[in-house]
Amino acid sequence: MHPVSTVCRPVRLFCAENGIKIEEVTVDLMTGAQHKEPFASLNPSRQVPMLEDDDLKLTEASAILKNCRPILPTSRSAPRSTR
Ligand SMILES: N[C@@H](CCC(=O)N[C@@H](CS)C(=O)NCC(=O)O)C(=O)O
Repeated sequence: MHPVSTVCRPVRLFCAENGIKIEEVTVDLMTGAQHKEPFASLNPSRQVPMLEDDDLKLTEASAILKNCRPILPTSRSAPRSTR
């Protein structure tokens, strides 16, 4: 994750709002850390956010949010339907 990333922001807000404890690792986009090891091998798209949960690796913010949704079916920040 990176604090200035607008794509990371919904993930960070969702976790904060719902009390999901995550170990947040900052990948410093300003110094190009996304293109360096160890991150480059973890995520070949070399973008943040990325979720690593045991053998599960998700590299899209939308996929990360959807993965969290079943845990919190009543969450306000991740509606079940957009209708
Ligand atoms: N499709 C990705 C896009 C992620 C994305 O654009 N991340 C940007 C930061 S907001 C990034 O990591 N940029 C670094 C780079 O492209 O070098 C998602 O939705 O999660």
